[in-house]
Amino acid sequence: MRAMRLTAWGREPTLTEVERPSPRGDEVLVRVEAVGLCHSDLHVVDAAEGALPYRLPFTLGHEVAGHVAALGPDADGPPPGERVVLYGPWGCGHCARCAAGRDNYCDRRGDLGWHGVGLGRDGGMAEYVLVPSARHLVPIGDLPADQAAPLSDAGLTSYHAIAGLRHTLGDGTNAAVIGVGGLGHLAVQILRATTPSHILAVDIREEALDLARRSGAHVATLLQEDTARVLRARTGGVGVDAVLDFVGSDTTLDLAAALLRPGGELALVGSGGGRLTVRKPGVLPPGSRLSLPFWGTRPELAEVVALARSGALHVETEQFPLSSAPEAFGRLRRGEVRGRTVLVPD
Ligand code: FEH
Ligand code: ZN
Ligand code: ZN
Repeated sequence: MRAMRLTAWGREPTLTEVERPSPRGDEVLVRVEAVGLCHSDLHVVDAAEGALPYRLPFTLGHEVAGHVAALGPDADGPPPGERVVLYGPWGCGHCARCAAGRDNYCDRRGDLGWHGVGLGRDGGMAEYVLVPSARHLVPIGDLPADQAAPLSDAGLTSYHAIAGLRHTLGDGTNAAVIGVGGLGHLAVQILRATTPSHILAVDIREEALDLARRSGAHVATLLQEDTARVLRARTGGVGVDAVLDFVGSDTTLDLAAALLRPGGELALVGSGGGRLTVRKPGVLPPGSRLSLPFWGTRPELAEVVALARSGALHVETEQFPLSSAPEAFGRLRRGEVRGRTVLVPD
């Protein structure tokens, strides 16, 4: 089968022919119908040797939807043909966190040598992917694969970040979403579907602001010198109750601090490498709370899928055949994609 594999650090991944895996024990073989492309894939590809604990070579792709192709002899999972999305942050499978479906915060993460499917383990940028346990599979019913795959990372990461600050988002509150790309546009939709909050979206591209409005943002504005003043004015001067920063640059973190209301919450989701000095007194208002959410839990993925199946979520996607994966990587790297890039095995 063909697979988009990372074979050397500092070198672009390549489409290569590998043997189709066969499930053993508890494993489940899934036929891939769609796999999302994420900025984290670029971070992995660009990583210097030794920066990540992953062993090469492996197949990329950590946002995967498809259907069960075969079950290992001990697998207790959906029958062949069942359409599923993969819960991706595979942990050790034995600690209390993993037992609770919170593999994203596995206690043994530091010993594993991977972050999950397509992140140090063979992923879904291929015709088939081997899943270590059926517990990582969430049924999707008749959800189209290009809609389902992004739920497992872009959707789940946004949902988990919102879950951590939902307590601040009651009636009369404001939430700022900085960065309206693959994650941000779903965050806007999840906020609209699950909170009464007034949503203020910020991005540097007009087409992203259009996407924000289509996703349900009440306000969408370009990131400029006076953005903090403009948006604070939309809150009656008190500031926003929560900020979700999907960029994570110095600029966006400074904006987040300037927007926050006393007692507000900042979720730093984007891996832009920006810095924010936390001290008292400092740029963050009294009572601020900061979170650095990572991916999400398996129960939350089932909730995201249920939201999507209810019609509350629509993923803006740009599809490419798997054979054009190198072009898709280039488009993502140049910031030329709208919404989420999805590869479809051809
Ligand atoms: C994966 C691995 C490491 C950092 C961040 C990520 C995210 O893309 C997962 O949502
Ligand atoms: Zn990702
Ligand atoms: Zn674990």
